[in-house]
Amino acid sequence: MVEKRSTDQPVKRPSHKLIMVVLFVCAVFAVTVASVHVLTRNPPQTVDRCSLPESKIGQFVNVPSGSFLMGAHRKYLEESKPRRVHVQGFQLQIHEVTNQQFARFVAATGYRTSAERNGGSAVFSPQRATQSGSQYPMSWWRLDKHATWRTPEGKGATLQGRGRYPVVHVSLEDAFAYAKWAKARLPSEVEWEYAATLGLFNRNSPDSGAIGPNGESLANIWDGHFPNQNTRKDGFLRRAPVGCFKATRLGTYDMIGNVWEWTSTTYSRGSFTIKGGSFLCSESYCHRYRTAARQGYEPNFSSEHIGIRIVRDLSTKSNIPPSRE
Ligand SMILES: [Ca+2]
Repeated sequence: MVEKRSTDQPVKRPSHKLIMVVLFVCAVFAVTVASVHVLTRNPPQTVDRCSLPESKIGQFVNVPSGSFLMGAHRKYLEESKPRRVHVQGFQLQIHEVTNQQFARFVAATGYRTSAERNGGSAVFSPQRATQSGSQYPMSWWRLDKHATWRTPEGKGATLQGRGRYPVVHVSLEDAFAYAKWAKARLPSEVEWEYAATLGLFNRNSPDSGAIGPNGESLANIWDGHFPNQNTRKDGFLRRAPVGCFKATRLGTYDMIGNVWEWTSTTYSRGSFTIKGGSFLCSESYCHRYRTAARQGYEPNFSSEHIGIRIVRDLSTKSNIPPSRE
């Protein structure tokens, strides 16, 4: 006679410990996949505070003549000690040149950028450094032959939904070409630093362009330990649309952080100065979200953390309304 198993007989189940182990492994895998995805792509990020009205896009603000203390007590070797400098007034575009603005320039002229002509541009790739354990600065960059202003993260990337993001992968040559088309020019380093200093909420605090008195985020920088941890305290892992942060006292946006900005000033033989720091500047590594900070790059270099801001002379433009490209 075959013994029948009672339906009430308890079925042997996996132990509680085994279930916890499986759940833990799944969670680690999911977090790893999500992290790699976030770090390798740069999807459009919508933040409610990015409310710069369309009427402000392409506007300029008057920067009055005056003098200021340029430079800083050396944080880095490339920064000179403070000295008083007089600056003639000028007009400054209130935000970084956007993809939308640059697209109009390209549509009107057929211009091809250095990256498009020379075979790619530098893309931030933190997983390279994380995997290799390297702390060598260039280890988190890769030259991507598909990276251009149209495809910021390389093959498959698009500008869909990113018309208001700052244009990147633009060289100094590209920046000069855009400025000329826009009937403008690039700022000198002195002009840039003067305007950024006027905009600070506290000129006695070098970090006050990025961090408010209560620790609040005033710019898109790298929150956390660079390059393997980013808390996104400011809301953005990589670039942000222009105008997502509070306007400076001068009425400009993103002078500090988001992307570095080209100037027309020589940095050293064969290179030119960029200013403002970027979304990659952290307190732990690149403490360059300060008005006096400066770096130098060759005129044909481009990357995903350098963009453009343009200026106009007051003498010819001060009495007419700000124009839009
Ligand atoms: Ca950020």
